[in-house]
Amino acid sequence: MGRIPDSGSRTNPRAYQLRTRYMKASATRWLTRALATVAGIVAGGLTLGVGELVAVAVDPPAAPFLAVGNTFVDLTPEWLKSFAIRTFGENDKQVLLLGMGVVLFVVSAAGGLLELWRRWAGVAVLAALGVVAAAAALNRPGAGATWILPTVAGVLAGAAVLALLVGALRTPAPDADSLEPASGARSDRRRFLLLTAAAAGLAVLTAAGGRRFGQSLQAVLEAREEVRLPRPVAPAPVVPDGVALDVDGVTRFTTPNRDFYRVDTALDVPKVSPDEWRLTIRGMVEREVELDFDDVLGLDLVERMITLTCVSNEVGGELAGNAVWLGYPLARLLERAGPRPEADMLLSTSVDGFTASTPLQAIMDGRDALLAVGMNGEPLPLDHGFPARLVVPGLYGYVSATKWVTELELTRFDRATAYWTDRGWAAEAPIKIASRIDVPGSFGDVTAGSAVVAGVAWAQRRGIAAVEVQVDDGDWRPAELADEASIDTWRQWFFEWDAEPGNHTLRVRATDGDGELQTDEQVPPFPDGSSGWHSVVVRVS
Ligand SMILES: Nc1nc2c(c(=O)[nH]1)N[C@H]1C(S)=C(S)[C@@H](COP(=O)(O)O)O[C@H]1N2
Ligand SMILES: [Mo]
Repeated sequence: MGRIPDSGSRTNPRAYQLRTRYMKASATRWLTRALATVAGIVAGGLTLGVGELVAVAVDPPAAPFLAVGNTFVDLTPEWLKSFAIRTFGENDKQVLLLGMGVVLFVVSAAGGLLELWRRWAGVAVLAALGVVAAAAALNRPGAGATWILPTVAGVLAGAAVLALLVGALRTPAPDADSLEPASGARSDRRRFLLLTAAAAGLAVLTAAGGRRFGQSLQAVLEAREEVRLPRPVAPAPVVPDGVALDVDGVTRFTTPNRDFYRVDTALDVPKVSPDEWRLTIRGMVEREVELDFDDVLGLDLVERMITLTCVSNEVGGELAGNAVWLGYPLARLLERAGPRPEADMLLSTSVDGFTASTPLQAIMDGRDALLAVGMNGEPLPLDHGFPARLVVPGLYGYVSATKWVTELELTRFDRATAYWTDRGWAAEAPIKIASRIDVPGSFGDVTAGSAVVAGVAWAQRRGIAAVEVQVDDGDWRPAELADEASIDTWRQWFFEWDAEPGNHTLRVRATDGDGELQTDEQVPPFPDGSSGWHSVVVRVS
């Protein structure tokens, strides 16, 4: 007895216990900090991943990382830019992205530590990064308010995961008398590891998914920007000045691409790279023909104004549009393959699997059926079939206007059917005569006195010869017609009306170039297009 206790001696169990516990506690603290940095990095990664994925739906350049990078590029002073190009050459973009990645990595790790130090401190770091990224996204060319959504969604996901992971690290203090950490601490750590693995996996998945989809869209948009359409060999037939009326509210004669109706079965617009696009002509032909996009651009292209119409258009509806199409005559294209005489159908297939069955006779009878690559002076917009589609005057779109077209098969109606004909729609689908009142609008208010009634009418392949208007149950009276661009385009019309106070019904009907009067028989679009006269009720005061 009487020995001084030696703290380092195994002979004193109490001191040994204390020291071991101190070392364990300190090791635990460092481990916890290391894990917090991992949590921060995973949360940062998830923020980016979710941002990438949401950007696919909003607009690829709205992705937070890209938006910040592009803004950085735009803001880089000239001397730094030339320095970077001199030093890194073509790799300057990769270097920038790598540098941004390193900065983000370090800041995210620090965010994890801060969150451990004080709850919400790390979340605040993420939010601050988010503000920078959202500001960058909002300032990109073409940005709209929705461009902050990828960043907002990313930061919300990242912040939730950070709070959750670091929360799991905050273990209760070990039981004072136990040598082991509280058993709860171990299970918390296991929970942390599982959650971290799950969040990291999610980060990788969302980022990879976002990059994959986003890149293909971005790449195709860029490829489209680079397309140089050739000039048509024969300029488009001159469109008389008089085709467009100067009446407020009447449908514009040429439909701008962004306003052109879109109808297709594609949930996600097909992204077809012009480099990879091929068109095959096969089936009942003398020889198969394959063309790539440059082959098509090298052909003698023509420009034609054609009004496209959807069979689903209701009486008075808006599913019709008029554009200048640049393309190659389908008849000449098919002749390269030499259709065999038995063939009576052209079955066209889109990259997305959609098919249309077009009577071969309609393509070969001299009308301007086109393999189109241009719309109103631009390459086709992605929504309208980039890089190539069909346009056949006089037939509803579902039997003729295949977008993103990749295959033309010559076949027979007794052998093949197509997407909509399989679903009961008519195999023969010429466009019916239609006329529409654009002004005044339905249930519109009109000032008593001289008023203008105006609209459009179409009967592709026959043209419009007359339009008549009826007020209430009065006589049908002729409307004035604007000039005709061609029998394949719609025609504007107007009617001067001496409007008397009260409620009135205005009705319109057209006569086509063959002298056929538009029928008043009301039928719905199924199975071969709607018919009936369009009317509007207005109040005159
Ligand atoms: N690949 C593909 N092409 C398609 C369709 C489709 O669903 N998929 N719909 C057709 C129909 S029903 C119409 S009315 C026209 C519409 O062309 P737009 O969207 O350019 O106006 O495209 C036709 N081409
Ligand atoms: Mo359609």
